[in-house]
Amino acid sequence: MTEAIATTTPERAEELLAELGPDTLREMLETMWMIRAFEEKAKDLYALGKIHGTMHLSIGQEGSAVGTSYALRPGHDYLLNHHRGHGHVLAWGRMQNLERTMAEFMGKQTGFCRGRGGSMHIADVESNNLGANGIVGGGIPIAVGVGLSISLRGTDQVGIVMFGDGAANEGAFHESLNMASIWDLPVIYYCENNQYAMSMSVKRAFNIERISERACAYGIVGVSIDGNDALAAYDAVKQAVARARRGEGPTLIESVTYRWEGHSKSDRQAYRTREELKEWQARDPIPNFGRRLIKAGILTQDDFNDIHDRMYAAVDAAVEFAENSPEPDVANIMDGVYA
Ligand SMILES: Cc1ncc(C[n+]2csc(CCOP(=O)(O)OP(=O)(O)O)c2C)c(N)n1
Ligand SMILES: [Mg+2]
Repeated sequence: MTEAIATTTPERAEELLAELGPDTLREMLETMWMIRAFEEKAKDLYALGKIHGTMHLSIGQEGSAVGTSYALRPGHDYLLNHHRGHGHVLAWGRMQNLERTMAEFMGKQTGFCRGRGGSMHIADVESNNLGANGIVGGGIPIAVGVGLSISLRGTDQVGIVMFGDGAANEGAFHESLNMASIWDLPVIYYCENNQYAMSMSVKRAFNIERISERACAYGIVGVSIDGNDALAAYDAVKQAVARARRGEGPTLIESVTYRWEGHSKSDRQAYRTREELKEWQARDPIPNFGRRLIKAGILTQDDFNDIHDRMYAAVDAAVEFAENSPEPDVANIMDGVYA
């Protein structure tokens, strides 16, 4: 069984653009540029030794981060993130999250986790961002617990969990989807298929065409979407939210996309060709979205360029904020450590 990859049809795009309205659409574009500018800057700061540890960049995957977060209610719904989750943290709080995310990257006291989490472990429980996980697929079973909690409390919230194609081949994925399905839990399983798990291509790791096909094994809805189309991501999550609220349980969404950078900061990328990278770069989600807005008369090319410039400037200001922020005090090193 092969499921098609859904892109937004012109008719559906028209409906969605009308539903979202010009202000929100402009903000979505801003958020995408903010994420891109942030990650490019983070890469430079890492090279300068101003960010420590390792880092998993999601450049090329911004369509997912923005499309999903605008279909949810950050602060009301729940986010479980994964190691390649900078975009999700930023999109969850939009501009308000920029300074604290940069400060966290640079290990400063003003960061989301007071500099203790770094790039891979940003949580913000006040906004229901329950954090990322260094254990691949670690968020998937936690999302079952989130769904169960929502279900027992009887609220209209939903939980979304982000994970990669590699995580979809772990045992925890199968156990969790089965349990979420039998209990009809309001959880969205959002698989960012960026074509590789470290150096392992999805072509070698799966004997099926589309990861969403696995949904039928658990009796739930599965869809595959063009992850470089922010509107398609928005649409798929919106429909999954509606299903969850109707008590119809979880949805598995496969977002087909590509990471432009290496797996982490130590990847020579011998497993892929320059041509393959170029092909995907031609499908850049940001100009994709911009072209839609320009065509619909919502934006001019000058507006598009202006948003770009403003977001790069905002990221520079966030770096300045982080650089001027205090280092965590050694006297508080044991704060938040429990045994
Ligand atoms: C349980 C576990 N196994 C292995 C690793 C090492 N590891 C870190 S990231 C990664 C690849 C994950 O690939 P994918 O799920 O496709 O996410 P992506 O990095 O492509 O976004 C691996 C194997 C880990 N952190 N945790
Ligand atoms: Mg992957």
